[in-house]
Amino acid sequence: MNAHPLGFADAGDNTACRAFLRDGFVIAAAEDRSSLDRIRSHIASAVRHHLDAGEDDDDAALLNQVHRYVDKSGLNELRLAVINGLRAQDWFRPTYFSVARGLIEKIVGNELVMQRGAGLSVQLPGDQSSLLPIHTDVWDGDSPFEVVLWVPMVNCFATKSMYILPLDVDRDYQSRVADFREQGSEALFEAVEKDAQFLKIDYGSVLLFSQTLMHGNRVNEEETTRWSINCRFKSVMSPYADKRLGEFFEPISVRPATHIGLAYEMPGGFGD
Ligand SMILES: O=C(O)CCC(=O)C(=O)O
Ligand SMILES: [Fe+2]
Repeated sequence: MNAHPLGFADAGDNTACRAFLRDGFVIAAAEDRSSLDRIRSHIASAVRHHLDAGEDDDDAALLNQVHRYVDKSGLNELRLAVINGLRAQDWFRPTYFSVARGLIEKIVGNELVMQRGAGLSVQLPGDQSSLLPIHTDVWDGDSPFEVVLWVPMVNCFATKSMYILPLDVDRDYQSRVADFREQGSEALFEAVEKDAQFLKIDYGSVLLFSQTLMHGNRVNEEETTRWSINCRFKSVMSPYADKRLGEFFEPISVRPATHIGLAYEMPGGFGD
């Protein structure tokens, strides 16, 4: 397994697969820029509508500078208005998938389920109220087979971005994570901080990561606001944890043989 981790897939351009196997994450260019722009433009219009502001700002400027128009007291209401508006669009999920379809198919497979309700993060400069302490999603009931497609709507870097522990150091720390049970997540973060990578991901690029790696975010100390969408994908037939098929996940690309296989019922009484 280790000598040929990609098996028969070990041909052609597997740069992304190798990066993912090594680090547990990969950053790549968006495959369909018009899809990405469509999503961002929908978000910016929803922000203008909700705040009744920003008519003269272009989409990037509005999102980066949104803290001029909203403070942390109005932030969650704005965030929910925007993400609920996006989720209500029939085109949103296929369009989001098209931003990184080839990459997801390489890393996960071509029979996929997709999270029904994507998440939206908005982090105003200096805002302490919407932070995600260090975690893995798998500790919280997600399947270790899931990946997260994380797509920035503005250029993200340093504390405006999220941090992650690359696979090799992550696994070493996770073997010792019980030592931090009493002290809690801030002490755990301090222990891993020197190895945490704050990812630089510009608008136009995407991050695909294994949520089994420890990750999270800190107070945004930069001058502009972070906007990013996250949505989970996994192989249809890979094991599920608490997030169920049909509830949390919806199939988006099931192949004919799998349809027939799933529907098949073994007849009784012939070969017994
Ligand atoms: O966007 C972030 O800062 C963290 C995202 C996260 O924890 C996730 O998508 O699982
Ligand atoms: Fe997470």
